[in-house]
Amino acid sequence: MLQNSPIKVIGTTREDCAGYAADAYARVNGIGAVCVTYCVGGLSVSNSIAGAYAEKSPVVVLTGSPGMKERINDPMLHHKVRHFSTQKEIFEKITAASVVLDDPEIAFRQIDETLAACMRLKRPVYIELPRDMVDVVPRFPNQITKITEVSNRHALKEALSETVALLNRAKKPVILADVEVHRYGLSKELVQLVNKTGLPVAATILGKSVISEKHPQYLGVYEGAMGHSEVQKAVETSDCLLMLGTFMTDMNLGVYTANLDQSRAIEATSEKIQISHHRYTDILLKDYVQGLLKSPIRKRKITLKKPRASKAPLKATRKPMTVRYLFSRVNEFLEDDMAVVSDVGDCLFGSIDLVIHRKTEFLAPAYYTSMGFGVPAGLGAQVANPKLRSLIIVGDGAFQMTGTELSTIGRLGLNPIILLLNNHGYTTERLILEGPFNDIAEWSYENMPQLVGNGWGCSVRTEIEFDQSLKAALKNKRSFSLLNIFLDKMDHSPALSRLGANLAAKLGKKNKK
Ligand SMILES: Cc1ncc(C[n+]2csc(CCOP(=O)(O)OP(=O)(O)O)c2C)c(N)n1
Ligand SMILES: [Mg+2]
Repeated sequence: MLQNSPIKVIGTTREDCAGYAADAYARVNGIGAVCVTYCVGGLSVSNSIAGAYAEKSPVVVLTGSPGMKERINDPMLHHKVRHFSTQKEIFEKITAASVVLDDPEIAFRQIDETLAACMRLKRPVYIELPRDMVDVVPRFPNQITKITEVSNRHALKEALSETVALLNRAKKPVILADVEVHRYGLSKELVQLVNKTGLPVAATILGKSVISEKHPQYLGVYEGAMGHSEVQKAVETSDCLLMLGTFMTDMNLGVYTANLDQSRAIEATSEKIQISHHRYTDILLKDYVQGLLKSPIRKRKITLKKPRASKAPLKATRKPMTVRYLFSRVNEFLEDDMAVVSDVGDCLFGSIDLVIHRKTEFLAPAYYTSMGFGVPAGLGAQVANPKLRSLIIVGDGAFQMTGTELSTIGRLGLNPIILLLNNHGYTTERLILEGPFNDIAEWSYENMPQLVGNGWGCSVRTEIEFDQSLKAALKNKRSFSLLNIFLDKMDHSPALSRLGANLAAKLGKKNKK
């Protein structure tokens, strides 16, 4: 049936990979779908869907299940775990809505409501179709249920006038934009607001690239002490911080190194508008942001100190590759049509300092931080928008989890560039607690093209080799390119150093007390 439908089906090597790819697809195109078999597939995709839930990515999980008639007397059918309802019960915890289509009379209505919840809450939903329900025709025709939400007019008016008064009175107002601006399709409005008010704007790591990082008023990524001190200072000393679509996760707050004063903040999300210590409910984020655009906010020119752009060394040397060199060079080579997709590990910390050219082209599991997102998400992003070329940055540990998806990338003839940070194990973990449990087997990653029958790969040990290989990869538009980049096992990004230094200083202070 799928084959006869207008839906393009992309088979992946593993269900969790399909989940990451659908998640990335949703982040780029607004909604994604994954179709899996009962339990063995469903439970395999559950971790990716949990990540999509945590990071608000609207993915529809479609699953088959045993027929209703086959369930009588609770027989032991293959794929069943405990009860026939076990899979649904698990997905209830990690989706915004879940339904089993076991009653044809209400099935279409249930589908409409479930999809509406997916779009409204920007979170995954679960639809289970027992196999004997596929061809059942309901007795009555379906009437499409359209669910529209509206803001409370009075609350909206009051929240807007309070916001305008605070912004106009403030001396150093700053905007902090996060992921919901993207999920609710408000990126254009954000740019208009920034242009209209002249206010400086920072983004979080989860919201990175919600506005083009080349915008003159863009400050950088705010991530407590993990970000640059200039951005931290601008955000934390602002006398009116307008937080749009923010998600107050420990990762966004630089692992609790952030110091935000709620009494000087306006926090507008899909769930509430909180101004200082009071909150408004029943206001749609879209209405609030669009309302701000029509409000008399005075325009001004506020120039705040920005972090200095990291300069790449002028000439590559024969010195061994370092993380610092890698990211500063990648920054120079970023092209307009690239989507930077980062996995978890030092690649995520290093990516903080990359300057993304266009909006919304940085994808990472920056809150749930599940390893294995990178390669399959790079696939999903490129399928979602064939004009994009994924630049996948991934650690060797994460690659060993889901790197098999290169097989699908190869089969579809896609051309992402994979920068594989081969630091011989779990370096992020080594910095916390070193031991043999952080070591992994050394794969010949550059031979992946031979294994999957497509692509181009090479090993990179020096700065010169990196420059040459990156140039060759950029030129190779016909297949994927994989760079196996050898790094010292303790080498790490400047962002991770910043975090370490700040945490150490904090702990030092505490110990003295
Ligand atoms: C699925 C999953 N398992 C375990 C972890 C815990 N964890 C966080 S970073 C990390 C090591 C990552 O290793 P690698 O991908 O090689 O990146 P590196 O830290 O070496 O840059 C681990 C095990 C995780 N985040 N996700
Ligand atoms: Mg590693």
